[in-house]
Amino acid sequence: MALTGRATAAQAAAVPAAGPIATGAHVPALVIGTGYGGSVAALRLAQAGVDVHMIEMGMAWDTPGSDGKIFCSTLNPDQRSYWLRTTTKQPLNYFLGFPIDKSISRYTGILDAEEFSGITVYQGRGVGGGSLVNGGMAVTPKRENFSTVLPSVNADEMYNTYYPRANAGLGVGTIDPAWFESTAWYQYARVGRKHAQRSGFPFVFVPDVYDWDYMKQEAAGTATKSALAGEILYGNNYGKKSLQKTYIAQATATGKVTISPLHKVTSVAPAAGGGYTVVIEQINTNGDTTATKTVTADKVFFAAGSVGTSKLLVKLKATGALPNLNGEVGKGWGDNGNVMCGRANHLWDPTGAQQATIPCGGIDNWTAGGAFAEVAPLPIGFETFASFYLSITNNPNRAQFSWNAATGKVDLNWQTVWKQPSITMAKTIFDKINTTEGTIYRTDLFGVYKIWNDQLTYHPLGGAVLNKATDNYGRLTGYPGLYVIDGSLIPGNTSVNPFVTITALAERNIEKIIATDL
Ligand code: FAE
Repeated sequence: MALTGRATAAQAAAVPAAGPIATGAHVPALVIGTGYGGSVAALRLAQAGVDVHMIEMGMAWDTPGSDGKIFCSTLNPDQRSYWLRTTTKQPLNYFLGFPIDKSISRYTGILDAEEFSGITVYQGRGVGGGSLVNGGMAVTPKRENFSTVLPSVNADEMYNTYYPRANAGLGVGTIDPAWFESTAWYQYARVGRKHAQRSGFPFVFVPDVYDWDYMKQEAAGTATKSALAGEILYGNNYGKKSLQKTYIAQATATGKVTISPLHKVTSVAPAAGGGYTVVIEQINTNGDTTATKTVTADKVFFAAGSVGTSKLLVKLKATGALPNLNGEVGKGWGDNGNVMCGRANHLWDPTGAQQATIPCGGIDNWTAGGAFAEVAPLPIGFETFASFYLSITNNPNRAQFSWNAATGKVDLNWQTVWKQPSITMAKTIFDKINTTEGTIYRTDLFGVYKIWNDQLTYHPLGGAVLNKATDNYGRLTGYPGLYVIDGSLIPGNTSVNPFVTITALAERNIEKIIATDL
């Protein structure tokens, strides 16, 4: 089952050009979305002999722009950066108290900053989903925390079989400890470690899907820079083993998987002759609908991500397309407790002008304080004397998606004040470090005199929770042949970065579905 993949530009080209789906088509298995859940489903179904069509609202990301690169850098975002926006919406949106967002052309860019009333949810858009934009941090939760992550799932099976399978399939690796100690590119992380340890917190190395050997070559000047050139949030041109280079490359290599990028599923309903009727809008790079297609599928896998799947299911239940979905649909949504902050270091404690974009370590205070803090980079090319952190916290608040008939949209009832428990938990780490070091919080990174970025998440989870909205393997209640297989199955928190758990759960569920339902 192991998939490997060295991250080279040539491999990205291994993903074949997608043939767009035609109206009237009939497909045995239709997968909505090409992130972690969708890619696992497509590969394993194809290996079992099933023809699969994947529908993806974002672009293929296989063609260079006028600068010769597929993706733009965080230092110079252009139209490729954001999904249908005319101004960037950078997570770190101020510097020295000044706003740093800029105008861009409206385009089907790679990162969606989707705004709900109390929170902005960042998501990847394109073939590969979140794997295109994320930091690649590939963390398996500690086993003692698993019963709260997925209470209805057998931990032995996950830790013996599905987590190892997911880690192999994703190509997870760890930084060479000797190189970490010596390279200028991780000075910021060594400073983060020093400050953590001086306050008595364990610093743990975090595995990643970035090709660490490639990064060494970047540092040596023998390979084109990516992680060492500010690339991350809007895609990595080299080095990162996104799903395009692992699961999706393997899936398309079977010859049984076709992908339609710039196609968005808007409806799924039972078809008269069995199976399901799926309505799909083809869009152009302005986001305008250029064609509406109707196809049928024997089986449909919802893998549009926590937000995408939840929005679809809530709408389809409320508008009568799938009225028998149960009352759990839309519930149990959490933000994985994400909260960001920065600390101001002393002038004798610089974090370095050179910073690799790929985080490689974190501060673990989960058991005592409910927080796990990634030591994150500020790769802006000059010394900032700042340490920057994205904390994952044990925030208990959960929100619900609901259909708003007046606007014809799905709302999420998260409130910004619900981040307060996350701030309290993150402070168990950073108040102590500030006291030990005699330092203070940065107040200039997220607004004017604003310490915490409490208005976003990178880690949406839940909305179609396993064993509640679905059975214990993701089968949607009331509709044989409809499945959920993405982050919406996970009830709001994974205690660490989520994609390894999403992948492992998808591996577990698709194995059962292939064995019993096909
Ligand atoms: P996801 O990867 O979001 O894929 C869903 C796909 O469905 C997307 O490609 C959508 O465009 C597509 N889609 C949505 N609606 C439709 C529709 N109606 N029709 C057709 N297509 C549709 O879902 N996690 C980690 O574990 N480690 C990290 O270091 C990390 N860093 C992150 C950094 C950033 C900036 C962001 C945004 C996320 C990060 N994450 C990280 C989270 C991780 O990427 C996320 O949990 C997974 O991508 C979710 O996987 P899913 O399969 O649920």
